[in-house]
Amino acid sequence: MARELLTQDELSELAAELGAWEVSGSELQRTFRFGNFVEAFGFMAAAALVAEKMDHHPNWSNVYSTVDVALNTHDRGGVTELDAALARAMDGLAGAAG
Ligand code: H2B
Repeated sequence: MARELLTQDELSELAAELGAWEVSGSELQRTFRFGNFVEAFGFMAAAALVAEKMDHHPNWSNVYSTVDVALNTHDRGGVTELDAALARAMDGLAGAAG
């Protein structure tokens, strides 16, 4: 089930797959770095549409060209397949940048 917490083994596999993300016990974390504020905000706008469609939303903050993202499933208090899916989607949107 997408909303079930991932096991330690599944988290380890995910960490190997998502090289740029740090997998902590209860969060997936990544810092995206762009060329400027417009690129960073464009990424956030695109990611927001994906998140809304998934009904799964990031915890994030933006300072100029940098976007700090922490993903977890609030309803479960940890990382689920929904977070993995959103992380993959964000990586796709960031492309070579980030
Ligand atoms: N986003 C995240 N990251 N975790 C959740 O548990 C969550 C969410 N729950 N977005 C959704 C909204 C829930 O509150 C609604 C009612 O479906």
